[in-house]
Amino acid sequence: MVYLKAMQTSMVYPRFLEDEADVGVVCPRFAVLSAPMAPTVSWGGGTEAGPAAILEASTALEVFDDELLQETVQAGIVTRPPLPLAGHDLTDDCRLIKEAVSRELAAGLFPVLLGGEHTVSGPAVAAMQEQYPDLHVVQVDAHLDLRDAYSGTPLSHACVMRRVAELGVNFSQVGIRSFSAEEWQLVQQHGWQPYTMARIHQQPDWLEQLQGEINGPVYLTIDVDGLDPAIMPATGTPEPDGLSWRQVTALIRMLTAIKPGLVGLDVVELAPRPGQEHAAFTAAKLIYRTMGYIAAKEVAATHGHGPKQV
Ligand SMILES: [Mn+2]
Repeated sequence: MVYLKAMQTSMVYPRFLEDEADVGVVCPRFAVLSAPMAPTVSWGGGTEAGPAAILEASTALEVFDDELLQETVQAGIVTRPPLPLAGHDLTDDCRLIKEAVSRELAAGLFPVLLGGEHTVSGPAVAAMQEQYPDLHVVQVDAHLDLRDAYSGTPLSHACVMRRVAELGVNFSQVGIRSFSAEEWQLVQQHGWQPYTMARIHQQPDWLEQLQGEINGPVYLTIDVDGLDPAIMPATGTPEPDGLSWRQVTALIRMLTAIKPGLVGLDVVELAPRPGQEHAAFTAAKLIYRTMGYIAAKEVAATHGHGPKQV
């Protein structure tokens, strides 16, 4: 119950990798932001504790990456204090999130935003789009999140990709296996072709197809329910099937390897539960691995050899 301890004693909020991150703090490359927002959760609840749980779990990570054979932490990781979200005014909270992401981009840092529910990705994408007009959003999720409104609000987690679509941002959806008739109708009207789990199972070249439809810098939003609930049970709506660890890391490896590649990341909808601590650890490792791919690419660009492929 490390996450509960974190919430109860959070006079000092946990930091990603805690003291081990001090090595890169002089010139950080990555900024970890916490947006513990959860006012519109439809079932299960608890995502407001997600950021603290991921940060707590990160302290158990091995700083030497077993795939990349490097200490990614040397690239520099700084953890910001949690955003002071009001909780009762979603519009205000979204503005805070957008400003926080914009601030990191202006400082040249790669933002890693921890939710909270998926609503937090809307303002993050808006901030990214201001910096990168040709932004492409890749969404890992069990759900399309294309509802116009849900539970009476257009800012529900179930509507986040509808809001992204309204920003005029190109996007691709991966891991999909739960949606409404209306959402599917919208997909067909627009000719969108989500990477449903059925499609991923049937088309071994799905990653190459996805790569082919990306032309700009990529913002990756990971709703943890996009992963197989066997490795990620701690979420409000754990849908059977879903991306394996190898599939999601292959996806991120590809998104990093292409040019210009990844420019921002969020990980949302982790709802810590007693007995499911491995879920927070998996999320922390996925974030650290993503940082690792980026750091390896940047080191390779300096030294003239490519990132290690496994
Ligand atoms: Mn979802």
